[in-house]
Amino acid sequence: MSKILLKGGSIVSPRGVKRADILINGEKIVAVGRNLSAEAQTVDVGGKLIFPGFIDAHTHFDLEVSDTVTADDFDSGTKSAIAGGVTTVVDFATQNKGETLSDALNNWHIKAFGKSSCDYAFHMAISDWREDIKNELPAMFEQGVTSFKVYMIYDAMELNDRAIYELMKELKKYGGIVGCHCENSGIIGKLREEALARGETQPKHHPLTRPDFTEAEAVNRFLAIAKAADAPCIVVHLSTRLGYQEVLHARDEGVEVYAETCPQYLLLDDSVYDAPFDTASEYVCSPPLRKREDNKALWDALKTNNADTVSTDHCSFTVEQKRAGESDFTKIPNGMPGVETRAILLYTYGVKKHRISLQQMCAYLSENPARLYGMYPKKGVIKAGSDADLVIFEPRGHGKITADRCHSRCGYTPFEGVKTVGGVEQVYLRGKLVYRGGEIVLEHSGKYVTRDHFDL
Ligand code: DUC
Ligand code: ZN
Ligand code: ZN
Repeated sequence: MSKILLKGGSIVSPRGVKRADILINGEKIVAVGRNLSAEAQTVDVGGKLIFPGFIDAHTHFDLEVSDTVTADDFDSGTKSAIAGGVTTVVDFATQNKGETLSDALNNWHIKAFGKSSCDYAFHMAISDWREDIKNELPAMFEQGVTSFKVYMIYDAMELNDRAIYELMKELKKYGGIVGCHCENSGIIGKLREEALARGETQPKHHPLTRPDFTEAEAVNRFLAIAKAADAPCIVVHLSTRLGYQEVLHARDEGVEVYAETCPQYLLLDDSVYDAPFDTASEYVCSPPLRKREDNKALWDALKTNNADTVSTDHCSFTVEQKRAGESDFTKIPNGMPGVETRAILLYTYGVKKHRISLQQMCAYLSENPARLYGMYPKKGVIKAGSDADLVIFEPRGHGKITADRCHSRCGYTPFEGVKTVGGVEQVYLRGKLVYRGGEIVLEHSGKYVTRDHFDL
C-alpha cells in the first residue's frame, strides 16, 4: 500500500485552522499531527490551506429535461467537479412518472458507473407518489439512499401537499430527510400564461413571472407540512430574502429545517436578463436570479450560520440548447453550470471579503453536507480513519474565471471574466492525486458512496 505524507499545510475545519501534517495510507487518512514522519512519499504543502474534499450535494448530470438532456453527463460533470475541488457529488436520481424508485436508481447507477472522476451518491427525486413507491422506501435505505427530493413545481415532477406530507411521515420511520424545490406552481403557471398572451416572450420575463413571494409562499407551505408531519426537512437552493424569513420563522416555531443556497443566488442578480438572448438565456434557471437585497440576505444567512450548505444546482445546457426558447422564454431549458467555480467564488467573495470565515467555508462546502447527507466522518473531515479526500488550496494569487479553462461541456460559465483570489491546486480522492495545477491527472476513479442517516 502506498503511503503519502503531506507536510506543513494549514488544515481547515469548522473549528479552526491549524498547522499539521497528514499521513495517508491507501485510501484513508491514518494520522494527523505535528512533525509526523513515516516512510512515505513526502509532499511539501507548506503555505497551502488543506480542506476536506468539497461536497456538492446538488447536481443534475445526464438529466433528461425540457425535451433535451443536460450538456454534462457524469464524465464531464465530475471532471468539472474535481477541477473545483469537489471530491463527492450527490446527484438527483430522478423517478419519471410511472417508474419505480429502483428503476430510477438503476438508471442513475448506469449513468454514473465507470464514468465518474469523483465519488458520487444519489438523492432520490420522487415525482410519482404511490402505494408501491411507499413500499420501496426501505430498499432505498438499504442501498444507501437516505435523502429524497420533491418539487412543488414542474408538470413532470410536481407533488401535491398531501403527497409531500405522506412522504415525510413515512420517511420519519426510517430516519430519512426530504429536500424541496419551493416555488408556487399555480401562480407561476398563470403569470407565465398571462405574460405570453401579452407577447412577453424574452428571458427578462422569466424572473418577472416567478416573483420572490412565489418562493416564500412555497417555503412557508413546505415548512407547514414539515411541522404537521413533525419531520426534518431541507429547503434547497434558497434564493430570496422573503424565503429566508420563512425559514427563520419556522425555526422559531420549532421546525427542524436546513437551508441550502448557491453561488448564483449570492453573487448574481436579475439585471443580467436585460442582455441579448444568447447571454440572458445562460442565466435562466429556477428559481431565477433575484435582487441585490436578496444576495445580501443570503450572505447574512451564511454569516450568522442560519444557512447550512452551499451547493450549485449544476444543470448545464449549451447556448444552442437554450435557443429552444428563442421566441418563448418558457421553453428555455432551466439551469447553469457551477460545480467547478463554487469554491473559488466562496473563497474570493466570501472569505476574502469578510462575509464568512475560512472555517465557515469549510462547514458549508465540506463538513455540513457530509453530516446532512449521512457521509460523516467518512467524508467531510480530515482525521484518522476518514477517506483521504483532500483539497490543497493556494490562498494567494489572482486569476479570472473563463469558460475555456472549465471542464463543463456547456461552453460557458455564468461567471465569465469574474476576478478570483487563490485557487484549487491539487485534489486527492481516496488517497490518489486526481487533479494538479489545472490538469486532471486521474480520471474515472470515482466510486458510489452509500449513505447513512443525516446527522447535522
Ligand atoms: N432548476 C434549474 O434551474 N435546473 C434544474 C432543476 C431546477 O430546479
Ligand atoms: Zn430545484
Ligand atoms: Zn436542482
